[in-house]
Amino acid sequence: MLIGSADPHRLAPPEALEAALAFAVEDGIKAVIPLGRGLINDTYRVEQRAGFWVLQRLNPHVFESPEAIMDNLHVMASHLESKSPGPEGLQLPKPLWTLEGRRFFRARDDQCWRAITYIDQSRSLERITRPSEAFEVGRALGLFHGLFDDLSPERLHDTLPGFHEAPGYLLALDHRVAQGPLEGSSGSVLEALHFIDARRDRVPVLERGKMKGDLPLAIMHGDPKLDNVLFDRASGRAISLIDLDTVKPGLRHYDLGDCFRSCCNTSGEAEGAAVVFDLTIFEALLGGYFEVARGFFSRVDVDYLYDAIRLLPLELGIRFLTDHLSGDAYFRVDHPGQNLLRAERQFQLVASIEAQEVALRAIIERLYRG
Ligand code: GN1
Ligand code: MG
Repeated sequence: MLIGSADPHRLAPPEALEAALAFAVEDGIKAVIPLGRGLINDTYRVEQRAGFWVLQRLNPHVFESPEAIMDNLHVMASHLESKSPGPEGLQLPKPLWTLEGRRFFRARDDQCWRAITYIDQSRSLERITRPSEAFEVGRALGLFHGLFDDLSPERLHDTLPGFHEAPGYLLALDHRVAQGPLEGSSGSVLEALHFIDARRDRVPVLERGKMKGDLPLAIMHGDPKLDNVLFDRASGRAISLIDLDTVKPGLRHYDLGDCFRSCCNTSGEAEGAAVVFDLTIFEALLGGYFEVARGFFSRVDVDYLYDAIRLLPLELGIRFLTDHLSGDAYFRVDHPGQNLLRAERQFQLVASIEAQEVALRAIIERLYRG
């Protein structure tokens, strides 16, 4: 049996095989291969003669209740089934049971492993290179929101309290800074702190909108970055949104802001050329979203769109910076300083969005008016 991939740096650890055996009999497993580029959970593709499935170790420092996550997956799966034959083209991974009929496998070291279905004949994109791909991403996100528009948000557990509530992240950063000293911190950290300071007043914008009742509580995906959109290999259409652990009650604006943040930055989150917010991709993505979201996306929703686009990269930058100053305990890093670099790139994206505010608002209006 193969436990790993052609890349020797990416081997599946023996624990992954042990966990895989909780879900499938040994002689059926051909390989366990690391999958994806997630920063939180560990993900593997288990290959069997009959097909593939996905095995994940949930990060206990982020997700405290695997039970809540699995409950949510089951609620989503049955909601989807109730819509049979389902909305055109959108599939979601479904939870699988252990051989003993449990929802997850608890290893001897107390780590929690779960299995979900693999979306066949699909691939993810590292970068968006064509507007048609962006349109597909927007359409998939709109389909996802539409799919759960008739499911009451209270039906899902809050798997990650405070997730995407930006003022909480700013507070956490302020606490960390107040604790001082900021060991080894360079001029870049101070620059980043100044950048954030100049934008403090905008941080609560979506939470205020929620409190005022402008923005309705809905079921959100929570992490609709490009990596989490799967495209059909043959047709190129977006067929699935994966990584459903953060699906929970929230705001659709978190999803939209996060999706633009990820897709409209074509030079990437981690490293590469200077970051700019690509308006052509933005327009195609929002066009795809509006194509399917008109029924539930209101005028007031539109009024908050620019704020969401600007806030989500600022929020992620704050989260990366806080983690950098706190020993990289949350986001996986390959080398020290990587979370600072990631934060700086999010702030470059914010600056690019701000520089293009007028054009962005004009596109939003034009597309909304159709
Ligand atoms: C994390 O683990 P991953 O890569 O799916 C994070 C997202 C960030 C993203 C940035 C639960 O997602 O919020 O946008 O990194 N997920 C969580 O790449 O914090
Ligand atoms: Mg995720």
